[in-house]
Amino acid sequence: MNKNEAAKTILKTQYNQQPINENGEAFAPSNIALCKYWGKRNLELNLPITSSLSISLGDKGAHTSIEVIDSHQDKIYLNNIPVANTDKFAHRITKFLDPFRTTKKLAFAINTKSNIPIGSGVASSACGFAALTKALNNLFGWNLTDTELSILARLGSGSACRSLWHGFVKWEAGIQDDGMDSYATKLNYNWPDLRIGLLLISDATKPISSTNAMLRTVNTSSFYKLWPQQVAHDLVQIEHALQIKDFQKLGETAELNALAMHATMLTSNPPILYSTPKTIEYMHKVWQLRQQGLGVYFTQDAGPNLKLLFLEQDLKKIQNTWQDIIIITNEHKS
Ligand code: 2P0
Repeated sequence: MNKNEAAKTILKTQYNQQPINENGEAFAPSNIALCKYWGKRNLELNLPITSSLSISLGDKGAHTSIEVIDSHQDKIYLNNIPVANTDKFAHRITKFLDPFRTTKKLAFAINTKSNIPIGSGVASSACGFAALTKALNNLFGWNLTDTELSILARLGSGSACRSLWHGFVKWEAGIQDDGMDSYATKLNYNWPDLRIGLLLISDATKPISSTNAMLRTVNTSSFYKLWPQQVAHDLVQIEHALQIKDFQKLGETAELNALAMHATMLTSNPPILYSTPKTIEYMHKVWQLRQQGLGVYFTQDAGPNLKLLFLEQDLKKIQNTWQDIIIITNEHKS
């Protein structure tokens, strides 16, 4: 099955119908995985090998608007600035939109406004594709369910299927070849005191994209065969920690999960190492603070930046240690 057929399966009789509105817009929050998605069983449909669990970043995310234009090609903007169609970001959006063109000549103007620092490694593709999927739903008037939107968003970027909700979200890997059972759902936990701190270490372009890094890890790392077991264990621990609000358990599990993911990358051939000396320095600092009794843990995605997990009561101490840390609350207005 390809992306086009997957979109057709979701849209059913609405497939190939004209947009009912002139434009559509929507917001989607960014998300950070506490138990990571790493490795695909289907590259075309972004079907994961394992399930994953994330926390959304409140009001930090993407606001996307889309309209139909009279042009032979899409016009793509990032924060109101035009992006060349040859750009990778523009190319991914254009490819994602292809199944929804009712005629070959149907073109779109898309403006993605992000309030997260660009290049911060905070899942910009996740919130971008989730917001675009919701905006498309409004433009065409499809009235899709959250589950259907999650499946469509996944076709743009795997982690985007988790960005449809605020709070804690779990993406079930599913087992079907067509991916119709691979989508995210909102978990019924909340934790108002939980804080995320973003430590920006570098905004340089990634040495290797997540997609390619996943491929290489799955194909070459002997440690990767341990990854599904690790995830199965960590998902149980994290859900239990969320249930009983055990912050130490949550932090320890999330940190170890991130380190295990990076261990699979380090043991790939050629090896993948996203950390820089500064990343390692900050990891040691986190461990030192923990030895002194402070409840702080880190997680790391496909980049050098660290995201800290801590509780509101320790905010001042964290800010004293890292003056330029960006603090994110998982709460949101509205
Ligand atoms: C995650 N990451 O669970 C993991 C952890 C990065 C490290 O999902 O190829 O942009 O578009 O499905 O979703 C980043 O990868 O990859 C990611 P594609 P995506 O958040």
